[in-house]
Amino acid sequence: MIRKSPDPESCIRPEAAEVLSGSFLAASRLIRRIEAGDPAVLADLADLFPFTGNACVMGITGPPGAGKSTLISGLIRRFRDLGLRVGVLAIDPSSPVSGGAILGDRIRMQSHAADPGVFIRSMASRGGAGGLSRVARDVLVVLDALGLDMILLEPVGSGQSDTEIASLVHLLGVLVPPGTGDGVQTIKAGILETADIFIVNKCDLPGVPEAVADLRGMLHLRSRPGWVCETCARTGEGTGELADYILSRRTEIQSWQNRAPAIRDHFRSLVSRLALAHLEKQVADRIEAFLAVPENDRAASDNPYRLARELVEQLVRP
Ligand SMILES: Nc1nc2c(ncn2[C@@H]2O[C@H](COP(=O)(O)OP(=O)(O)O)[C@@H](O)[C@H]2O)c(=O)[nH]1
Ligand SMILES: [Mg+2]
Repeated sequence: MIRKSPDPESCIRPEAAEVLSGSFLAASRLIRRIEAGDPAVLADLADLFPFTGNACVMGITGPPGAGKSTLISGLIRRFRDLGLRVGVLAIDPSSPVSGGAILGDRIRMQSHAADPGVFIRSMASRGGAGGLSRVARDVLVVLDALGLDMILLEPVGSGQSDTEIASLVHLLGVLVPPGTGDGVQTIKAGILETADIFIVNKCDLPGVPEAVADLRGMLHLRSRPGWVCETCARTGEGTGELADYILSRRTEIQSWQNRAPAIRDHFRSLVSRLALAHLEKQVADRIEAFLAVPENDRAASDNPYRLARELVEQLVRP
């Protein structure tokens, strides 16, 4: 895909222009503003969006200790050898206090830290349902606009938000530990349904043929096709084949037909998020105006249930 360049005549905000020129520093600044919930950042994202659509976003999920970070490190190496620019987003949906897990990932990806073609970022969702997707979606726009070709998402938390991760990526890979029958059982049913690539990692350990057979059997039962592979992330065995398969899916993923439904979803969530923020403010203002009348204030203290309903009826009346 040919990457569009900003029209010199257009008035793109300076920070967005810096991101488009490939500045990791500007991208980090913008991401910090996204995480802090700065509403002004939406204008920058609007400037950036027309320049997105180049990156292929892949989620790499699986139980803790399955080898996700080690595998990602190997994939980065392969993609870099091919001249691609890579982003890694380690996201922790479960806990804002995830220093430990994220620190471990950082250590495993350390060798890439100084590479100007690799952008590594970790983030924790700050409470609230949908908080993770909101922040992650916006951050992905920044990474894509930065000109990264491959973006790898690693959930590091409890794995409860696997379905949330699935909605953010083009391709979903799941690491399955080898072991007679147990491996597949440790993977949640939802992921078995949605994943595109099943990676039996630690293929240096026993139980690999059994895990592969289990997965193939499971794939027979579902309607969508899936690809099964074996890797040893520790030595790099099989990582090259996996990287090549991912790249072979890239062109298909980037075609407009595939992008349109995701953009519509993004639009829906943006509109409801902006509308809700707006309504919340309006409602808060009306409540204060209502309570400013001493008589209402007294009545609300007498029976908050009755008065709350009355006020809501007034608010929703057309
Ligand atoms: N034997 C073996 N160990 C591996 C392999 N891949 C990763 N590991 C080890 O498994 C442990 C957990 O790896 P890590 O990448 O942090 O897993 P994550 O929690 O899924 O990110 C580390 O000690 C790795 O060295 C592999 O293919 N074979
Ligand atoms: Mg990890």
